[in-house]
Amino acid sequence: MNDSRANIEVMGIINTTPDSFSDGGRFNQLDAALRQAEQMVNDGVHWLDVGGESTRPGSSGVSAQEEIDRVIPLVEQLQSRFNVPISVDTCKTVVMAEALKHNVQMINDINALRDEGAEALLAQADGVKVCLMHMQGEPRTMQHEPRYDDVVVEVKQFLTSRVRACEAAGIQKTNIYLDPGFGFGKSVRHNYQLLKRLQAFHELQLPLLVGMSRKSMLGQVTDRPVDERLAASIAAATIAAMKGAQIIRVHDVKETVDAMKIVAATLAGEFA
Ligand code: 7PJ
Repeated sequence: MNDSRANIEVMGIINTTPDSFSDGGRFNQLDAALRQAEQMVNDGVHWLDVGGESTRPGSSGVSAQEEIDRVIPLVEQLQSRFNVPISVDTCKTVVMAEALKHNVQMINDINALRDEGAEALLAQADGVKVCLMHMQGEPRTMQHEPRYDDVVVEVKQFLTSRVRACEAAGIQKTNIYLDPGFGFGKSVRHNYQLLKRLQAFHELQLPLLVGMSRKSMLGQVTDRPVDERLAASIAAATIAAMKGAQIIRVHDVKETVDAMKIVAATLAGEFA
């Protein structure tokens, strides 16, 4: 296959939040996450995204210490076993600081580095990537009647202003990824407007990271429960990649990697 093909990367979501069906304790959680990661690595994942806080609509968050206790031991284990870059999904500056001490390759922040001290911290982290995501409101309340005049324009304005603030704080623009934040303070209609017009974000001249895997925007159209949204997730990933998204954040790595190979073969060099 020729080398000029579009380079689309798949980010696998590693779940560390205790699920309601088991009370297995820390070791079992860590062990389950490692087995999940191993499968993803075998399936060709490009990034592993590790988060210790549930940001699902309605959730109210955990303490920084709890997040650190969930995330950092897993980061250490992943680094000792696999040679895949690690992203840490967190909004908290203290959690970011711990992650950076462990040399992770990306901070993925659904709050776009708006926590006190986060921009300054990342400005000191040479070569570490940062994903700035748009969210209207906060997870606990964000799905209560989200409102926009034009969702694409407003999300773009927000991301533009966050990029400016991050650059002013000393973060290299070349380290920034942008994410419109599917499902974060958006109605179904808003989500599909963002997906349909995703190419509008190329105006900001930064790579895009997107996450739609298994989200309710897929369930609401297909009328499928969360464990039956694989086909819809692949369709959404394919559309985003065809519109030039660089990193696709997913649960189902094997299937998405295959789909992205087809997109890359089709696009061959278009966004290179
Ligand atoms: C996203 C995320 C997303 C980025 C979550 C879930 C909710 N990080 N973290 N983008 N979603 N950058 O996966 O359903 O869309 S948590």
